[in-house]
Amino acid sequence: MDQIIIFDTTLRDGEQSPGAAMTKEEKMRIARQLEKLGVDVIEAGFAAASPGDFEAISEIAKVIKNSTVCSLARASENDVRRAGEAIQHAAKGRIHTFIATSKIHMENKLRMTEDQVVERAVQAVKWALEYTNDVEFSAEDAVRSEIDFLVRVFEAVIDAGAKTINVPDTVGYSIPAVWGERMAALIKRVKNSDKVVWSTHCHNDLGMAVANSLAAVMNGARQVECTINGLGERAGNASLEEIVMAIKTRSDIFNLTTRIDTTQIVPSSKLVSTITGYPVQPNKAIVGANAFAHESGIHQDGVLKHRETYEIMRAEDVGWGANKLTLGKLSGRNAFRTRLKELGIELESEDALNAAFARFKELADKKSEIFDEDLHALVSDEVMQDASEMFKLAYLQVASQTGEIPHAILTLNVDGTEKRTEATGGGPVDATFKAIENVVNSECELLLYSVNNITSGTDAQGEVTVRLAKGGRIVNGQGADTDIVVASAKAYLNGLNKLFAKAEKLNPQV
Ligand SMILES: [Mn+2]
Repeated sequence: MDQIIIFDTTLRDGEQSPGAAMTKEEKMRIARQLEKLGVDVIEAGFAAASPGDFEAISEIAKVIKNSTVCSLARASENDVRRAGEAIQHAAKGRIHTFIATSKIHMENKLRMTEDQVVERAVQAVKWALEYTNDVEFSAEDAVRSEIDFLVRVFEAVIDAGAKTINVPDTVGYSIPAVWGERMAALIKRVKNSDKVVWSTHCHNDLGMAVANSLAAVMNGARQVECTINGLGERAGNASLEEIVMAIKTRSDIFNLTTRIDTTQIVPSSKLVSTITGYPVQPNKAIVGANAFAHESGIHQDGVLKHRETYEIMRAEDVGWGANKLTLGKLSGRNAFRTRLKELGIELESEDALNAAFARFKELADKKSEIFDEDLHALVSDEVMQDASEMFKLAYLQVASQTGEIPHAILTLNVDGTEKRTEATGGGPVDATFKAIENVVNSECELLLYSVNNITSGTDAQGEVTVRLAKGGRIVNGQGADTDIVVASAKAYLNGLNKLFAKAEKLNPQV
């Protein structure tokens, strides 16, 4: 059987979702989980976007051994060299360079002729080859490019030494039959097409990213670019879990395999959701909370008698139920440290470990069973309590009572100075946010507020996500606590801290 290369771009394209920007530590945790999941290529970021992105890719390249670590680069010398430097310590490193090939992009954005685009693409591949033999080339907006021109560009970059040719539907415009035909036509027409791996990268604007990717696979593509939970620009990218499980469940049709350890799918989904603040919809295929739930009595009866009457996959095969009870109140520091390590979490210092352990003990007092998801949330919280943060929550008291107006009193630590404030509101969360704004005066807009339970049970931690916008910038803030008002305050402050930190970066679209 042939093998499909799974190219995960959660850390690059996924990160370009509004507010999903991640810290280096968060990226590292996801990269470790992706390696555990068995993805072949991790696109760790876009090195030229900012010094922070460069650092994150470079760190990931040093640590990850079993997956290829890749950086994106526009077809410019500076971008390609930054990408090359970022992956220089990788066990296996790749540079992914791209240029737009559609008339609309070449004329309006690049302002380049066809000849200039071909020349630049070839040059970019050559610069990349100075750093690694593993060079991927993408024709941005291939979906709206003329096929004759695509053939010309691809032949030129293959001659120059590109090893993977990616055909992206950058704007999510195609439909499966057409996308499959396009892949087949390119492979048929491009000279030396058998010397390279053909890849597809589909967006979900019409809800067909996964279907289009699979159509490309059925027509010869052997690499699929995708993200955990389908995270990504606008409506997102093709979702890794759906691609992988379709290929596995319908091996009778595809006759293909992947290297993915499918039991790591749900843990990966939860981690990405926790870190980015993008909850997974309950009816999402594979990783949604309802994906394997049978509500109707008739179905339940069938499933209990013979599982396959209604289930085409087994919940345990994709990692449901793997969230075993990890630790309890009596667990010691060593057990705590060991479990963090198993989860791919490495805290920077002994002090950080001690602080996280103290918080774990606090949590264990409120909640008898501590699961892996709790540990991830706890560490996320811990890392957010960065010393460089401008606003910290020192104290919060909220009164909420039927017939009374909710009232919040809180103390904020602002750059080392404690400030006490109070406010009333329509509810305890409203009162809390208003009290915070009395001090901060951020003038930001709250676009989204959501609470999700991290695990089951009434004593579960609530994970709050807020999305804040100010002057065109959007950030997500998160906070977790067994008290959802406290979690809300933490999330709001986390968002404000991100808004007040300067972090401008480029977001190229492929
Ligand atoms: Mn994309």
